[in-house]
Amino acid sequence: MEINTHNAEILLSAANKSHYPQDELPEIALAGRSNVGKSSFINTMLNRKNLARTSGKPGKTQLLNFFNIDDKMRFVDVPGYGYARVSKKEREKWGRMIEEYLTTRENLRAVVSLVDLRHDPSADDVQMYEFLKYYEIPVIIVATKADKIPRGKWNKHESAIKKKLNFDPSDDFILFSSVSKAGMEQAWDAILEKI
Ligand SMILES: Nc1nc2c(ncn2[C@@H]2O[C@H](COP(=O)(O)OP(=O)(O)OP(=O)(O)O)[C@@H](O)[C@H]2O)c(=O)[nH]1
Ligand SMILES: [Mg+2]
Repeated sequence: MEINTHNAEILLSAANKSHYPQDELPEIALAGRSNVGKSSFINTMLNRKNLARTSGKPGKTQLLNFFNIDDKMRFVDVPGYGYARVSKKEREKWGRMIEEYLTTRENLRAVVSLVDLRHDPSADDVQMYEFLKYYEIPVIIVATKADKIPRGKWNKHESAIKKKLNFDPSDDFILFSSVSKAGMEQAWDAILEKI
């Protein structure tokens, strides 16, 4: 499929099903810990500076944000998990919103699950991966912030992440950086293969 990635815009933000776009366009959702770089990933992939709002403040993205890409597909920016400074109630609301989207959305083709290349995946990262595997949702693991690790150590970090996740080798694993744009082409290849 030919997609003009420059032709992208925020379409809408949704708290639940009744707000989702009603058509058949394929969707790729971004999941990951708060501050891992989901919004930056979207901006990098679309060659935009701040289409998906990023910030040093975790917990910035509160709703499901749908981005239209050339009227052919969408990115769905999902609020990050693992942000300590939210109440139990908010966490539950978050959980219901994500679960509803991930388990019922027919447009969903794959989840790009972001982890930080520098660190071992958190318990939440592992749980998200297990959740996606359980529901048989295709997953692309993107290990981001690769620019913060010297290339000579990428392999070692990749192995540690795979081990902790109990990574299924039939899934995609991509080393990525929103700063250097490393892995961008690979990420597009993996996404286009899924839609
Ligand atoms: N060095 C480096 N910094 C990055 C990279 N990706 C994101 N960041 C920085 O990490 C911080 C968080 O990035 P966001 O893209 O806002 O993270 P997010 O996952 O969308 O966060 P929430 O919306 O809070 O869930 C920002 O300061 C980014 O500039 C990367 O690949 N390399
Ligand atoms: Mg964000």
